[in-house]
Amino acid sequence: LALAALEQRVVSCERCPRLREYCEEVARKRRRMWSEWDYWGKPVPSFGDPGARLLLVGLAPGAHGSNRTGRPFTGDGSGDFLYPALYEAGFASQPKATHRGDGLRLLDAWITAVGRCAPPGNKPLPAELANCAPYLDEEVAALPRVRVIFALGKIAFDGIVGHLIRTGQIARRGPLQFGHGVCYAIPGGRFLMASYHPSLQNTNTGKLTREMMLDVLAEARTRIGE
Ligand code: DU
Repeated sequence: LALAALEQRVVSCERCPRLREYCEEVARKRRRMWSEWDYWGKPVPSFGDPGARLLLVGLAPGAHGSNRTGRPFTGDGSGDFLYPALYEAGFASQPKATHRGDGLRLLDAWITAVGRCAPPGNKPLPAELANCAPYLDEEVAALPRVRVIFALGKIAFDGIVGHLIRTGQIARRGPLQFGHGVCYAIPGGRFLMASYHPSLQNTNTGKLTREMMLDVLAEARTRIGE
């Protein structure tokens, strides 16, 4: 219930005028291949299993991905890489994610992001991430079973470090540095893990391969049971 109410507030958030304007403009103009699509155009709510032990944290919606479909990582290249891997690792009910009514369910997992609105150039401003941060803090508090917080990319990783500092769980960054495959013990008997972001920029160049992603998800699977 707390989660549902939180996501409702996220969807109607107006804290960042630049992002609201951009998302609505993208939704109005659309992309040729999606010219018939009714774009979401609003902040994107998180979704998944409220009892999740794995919390995946992304960067922000893609302009023609979740800003179009209204569900994280749904309908763009990042999702076309991520969901098959989640399915393979047992965290998703199907490999395909195309629209909100496609039947996909996350299994023991929840997907959120440090930014809820598609930013110009995929780059949210520091002030915009700061505006969005209270939602992450509230969300983590409303997901009591989480054992592994898994950052997809460095900006998400730093956002989680910020969350741990803001909520007084750690005093400073200390040894927590982003890297693909890192795994740190954090307060509460939990773990902070990370992978490279599954953007096409990384997956098309071989910086992040399917095997690399499956390896870190397998470790997350082990850690959630510890
Ligand atoms: O109708 P519902 O079971 O409350 O699911 C709402 C929403 O959450 C839907 O997008 C499916 C998703 N979900 C999930 O992915 N995994 C779960 O275990 C439960 C719900």
